[in-house]
Parts: sequence; C-alpha cells; structure tokens
Amino acid sequence: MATLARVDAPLRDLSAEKQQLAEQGFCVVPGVIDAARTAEVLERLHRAAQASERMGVSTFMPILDPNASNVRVFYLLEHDAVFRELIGHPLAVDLVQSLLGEEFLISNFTANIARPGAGSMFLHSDQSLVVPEPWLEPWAINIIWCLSDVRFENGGTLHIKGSHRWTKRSEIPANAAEMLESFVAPAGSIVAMDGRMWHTSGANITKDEERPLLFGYYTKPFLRPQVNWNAALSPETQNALSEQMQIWLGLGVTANTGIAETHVNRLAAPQEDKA
Ligand SMILES: O=C(O)CCC(=O)C(=O)O
Repeated sequence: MATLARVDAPLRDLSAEKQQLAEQGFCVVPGVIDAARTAEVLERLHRAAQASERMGVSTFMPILDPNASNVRVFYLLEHDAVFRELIGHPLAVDLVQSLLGEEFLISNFTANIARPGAGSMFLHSDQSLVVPEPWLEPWAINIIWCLSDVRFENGGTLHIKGSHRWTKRSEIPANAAEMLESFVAPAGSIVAMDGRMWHTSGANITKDEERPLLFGYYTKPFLRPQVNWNAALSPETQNALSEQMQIWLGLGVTANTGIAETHVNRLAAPQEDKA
C-alpha cells in the first residue's frame, strides 16, 4: 500500500474565514491538502466504495438520490486510516470549534461521489435532520473535503445564502429552489457549512467529470450522533484511536455527555480532600 504523504498546509490564521462562517454560514479554505494527497485520498475513497459494495453496503441510496450516478460511501472511518486523519484534521477542528465551541461530537463521515448524470437530492439543512425547530443557534457543522474542483456544472453543493438564519420550516420561501447557488472551490479545499444552511447536491451535467466530496458532520456534544460508532467501528479500529478521537466519537461509557466525563474523572480521582 502506498504511504500517505503528510504534506498538509500548516495551521493558519483563519480569523477571516471564521468570521465569514459565523456571519454568512459558510467559508471556503483552499489548499488544505495538496494535489498529491488529494489524489491519494481520492484513490482510497474509490477503494472504500468498492469495499462497501463487496460487504453488501450499497453505494446507491434511492431514498437520497434519483439514480445510481451518486455513489455514497458510509462508515469512512472504518474503511481507511486516511479518513480518521481527515476527520480530526487540526484545521477542520479549528473551524468546528469556532462555530460549536470547544466540545463537540463527530456525528457522521460519509462521501458522495456525484458522477456525470447525477441529479439533485431534496433540499434540507443537516441540523434539521437531528434537531426539531426552532433552530436558533448553530448546533451542527459540515466540513466538506473537496477531492476535485467543485463548481455548478459538476454538481457542486447547492446552497441558499442566508438560510442559516431561518429558524422554522415555515420560513422557507416558496421559491427556495430558485435561490440555490453552487459552492465553488478548488480541489484540496475545505468548505465549512453551518448545519442550519439549507442545501442540496447539484446535478452533474458534465460528460466525464466526477465530483467526489467527503462530508464530516460534527454536532454539539448533547446531540445523539447519526452513527453509533460503538457499533460501526471494529474493536481494532476503536483501539487504534487516540484518546481524543475516542472522546470526539462518544466511545466512552459516558458517550456524548461531555460534562459527565468531568464528573466521572473527578469521582475516579484521589479523594484526599474529602477527609
Ligand atoms: O453531495 C452534496 O453536494 C450534498 C450532499 C448532502 O447534502 C447530503 O448527503 O446530505
């Protein structure tokens, strides 16, 4: 197996991007991984898609996509170490914490490869999938890894500017579909998107361009993750994770109750001040 080239850009000052994320609900950070690493991650994604089919986990999800030109890959964290690195990438975590605060959980990590002929899914916000309205604050964020250039023609994620301010379904305008526009980002970028932003996948109208995106989904720690990582990750994978990653995945006995972790640690600590 080829070794992974660790040539990520060093952590940078993202003040402007964080401000844009807070105010406008999204930001694009180009050059997070270089071309060689992007190509390697993409190759591993294709291998994961094939492995998924071999294991009987279909990459076509009729409840999400209109046809099989969208290739969905679930359980990325189990498939390959490279995805375990990306989900905890310091730059991604920096953006997540800027929106959600220091404590968060990794709720999901999946891929959507939109191949030529892929069509749009339904309009949604990811926060609305895990929290009932009203949506008053950002409790979720997507970190989207762009493994190709992303633009309207190849199915770039369509989003509605300002929609992260909609607090209820009744605020979605009747002409919402006309308000959609595509993210534009070069390969190797991260697009960070507030979980309240309404969006959908674009249609890939190119002849031969694939649009592979990875969706890292992070939430406030009091929300139940979309994936039960205790069930989805093998014991080998779980044991290989850092302590920090185990906490972010809610794998400990206290699962997703961050504050309770502190209490448990206190109870387990020496009790000399009790005398
Ligand atoms: O593939 C995309 O551009 C968007 C996918 C998405 O929003 C989803 O799967 O929930």
